[in-house]
Amino acid sequence: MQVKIDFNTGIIEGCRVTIRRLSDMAEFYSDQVSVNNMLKKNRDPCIYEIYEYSNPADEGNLNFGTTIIYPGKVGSEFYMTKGHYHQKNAGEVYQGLRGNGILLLQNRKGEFRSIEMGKGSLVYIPPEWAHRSVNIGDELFIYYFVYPSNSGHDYETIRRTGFMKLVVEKNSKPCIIDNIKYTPSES
Ligand code: M6P
Ligand code: ZN
Repeated sequence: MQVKIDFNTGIIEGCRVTIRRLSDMAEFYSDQVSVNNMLKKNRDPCIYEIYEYSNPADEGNLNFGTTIIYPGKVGSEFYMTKGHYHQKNAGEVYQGLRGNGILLLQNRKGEFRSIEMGKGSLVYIPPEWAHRSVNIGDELFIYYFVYPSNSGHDYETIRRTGFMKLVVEKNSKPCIIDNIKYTPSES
């Protein structure tokens, strides 16, 4: 099979689209006052969209697609994905297509890494590492992804523990700071 990606919009025709709005991921942001203010003012912005070709979760199959993160902030924290571990031990590859982002990686041993991503960046996410991507620019941040179809997504761990670091705007620049609310997983 063959499909076409529009590198400017990130859209892949004919595949499943998932839209995540602020209300779908309210508890993933650090500043709950800003979340509630935005939602109260009837602002439930689209934070990101996922265009994905999924295959049956059989050994050997791959899922692939694009993630499109809009520019913006909740309080001082940049728009980002929920972030997840894979339920099964599986890696993932990202390729930057447009805009600028930061990929946050952490594992259950308490190790943390961050990787800046732009157009043309090719990044490998090893198994056992939770991953979250953040748009640090003022345009769309778009990347291509591919991962094994039987990986599964564990969102619950990150919802409970948070990420070790936050990406916030400080003095008009993106800055990675400690997340004081981070609670290491008990495993
Ligand atoms: C990447 C991939 C997808 C994932 C998407 C959004 O593109 O890892 O599998 O769905 O990011 O991230 P999340 O699932 O954490 O919301
Ligand atoms: Zn993943």
